[in-house]
Formats: sequence, C-alpha cells, structure tokens
Amino acid sequence: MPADPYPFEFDPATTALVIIDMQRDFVEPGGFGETLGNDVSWLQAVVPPLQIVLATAREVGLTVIHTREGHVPDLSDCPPAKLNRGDPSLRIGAPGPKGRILVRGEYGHDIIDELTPLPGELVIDKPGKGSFHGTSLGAELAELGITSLIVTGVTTEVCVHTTVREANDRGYECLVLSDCVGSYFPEFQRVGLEMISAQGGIFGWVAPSSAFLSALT
Ligand code: TIU
Repeated sequence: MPADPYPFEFDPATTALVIIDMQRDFVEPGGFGETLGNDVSWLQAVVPPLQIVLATAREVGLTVIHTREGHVPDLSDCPPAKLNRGDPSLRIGAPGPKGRILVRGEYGHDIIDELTPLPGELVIDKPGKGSFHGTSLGAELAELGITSLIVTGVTTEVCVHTTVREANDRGYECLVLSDCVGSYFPEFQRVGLEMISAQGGIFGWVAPSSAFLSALT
C-alpha cells in the first residue's frame, strides 16, 4: 500500500491493529486531559476514522489490541519520577473529574464507549508511555506471530511515539495512521508524524487510514 516514505507491505495474518490509550481521561471533555488545559477537540477528531478502521479490522479478522495507560490503586507501579510531576491536585492518583486520575478500574481510565474492546480482544494495561515497558505485549505478539503493527491512538508525540520507538527496536514494522493518531498540539501532530517517516522511515511508515482501508478490503 502507498505510504511515507515508501510503500508499506503487510500480511494481515501477521499484522495487529494497536489502539493506544483512547481513554476517557485523555479524550473526553471534562476529563484529566482537559483539566490540564488541553483542547480535547484535537483528540476527538480521531474517533470517527478510528471507529471505521476498528470495524473494518474486525470484519477482516485482524488481531486487535487496545492499551490503557494507568496504575494499580496503591500506585506501587508508578515511579516517583512519573508521580511527582505538576500540580499535586492533578497528579496521578488524585481525585479527578472522572475518578482517580490514571488509576485502573476508575471510569476515566477506561476506553471511550465508541471504541469499547470486544471480548477476546487483548487489552494491555501499561504503567508507562510505551506499550512494551512493564507489560506482556511483547510475549503476546510473539505468541500470535505478529510482526507488523498498525498504530493508532493518542497522543501522537507521547504514547504513540514511545510505542513505535519501542516496537522498532524490537523488530516490528510499524505503520502509523495519520488521521487515527492525535495530539493536543497541532504542531506536535505534524512534526511527530514527520519524525516517524523521515530519514528513510527511521521508525516506520505513515499513511492516512483511507490507504490502509483500501489495502485491507
Ligand atoms: N497516552 C498518552 O499519550 N499519555 C499522555 O500522558 N499523553 C499526553 O500527551 N499527556
């Protein structure tokens, strides 16, 4: 299929759709992300195209993996370097508008209704920005024989980038769908995507979801 910086080849049998951190606290109005002063409309724009990609992936039987960023309730999996950031009243574990911020089991931590995982789809709870650090993702992908990842979700320059970088170092081919990843900052979105495909595809490929859907169906 056409992609930047050159065509991306994939076999659906060894490819997974990865949907990163489409959680209420990052995406929805009134959530943690908005509380930090971010404009969530940039992230909400990702939902409709991602719904189409998810529905199509399910139709053709692609492996679907969801991730959620968050911590166990006693925060024992949250290092001080991550915990002690920013305004104490808005820190991880503090009471937020949709439950304790980034704590597993809280309403705001869960995935938005539009993209609710189906039974049988893998949901990876991750303590970090990357999806491999501190999770079973690498082992699960090896078990499934997955070698290529179609990467979507939020935010482009944070958890999407960290995951793509982790995946690249582990030998996975990564295609990032440009309209299915979002940032609170338009300039980070643009540059974040450019950074992936620059230098001959230093971390992977970038293409719009329309190109991926054409290749898949
Ligand atoms: N999922 C993810 O990207 N976590 C973040 O904290 N992102 C921000 O941009 N803050």
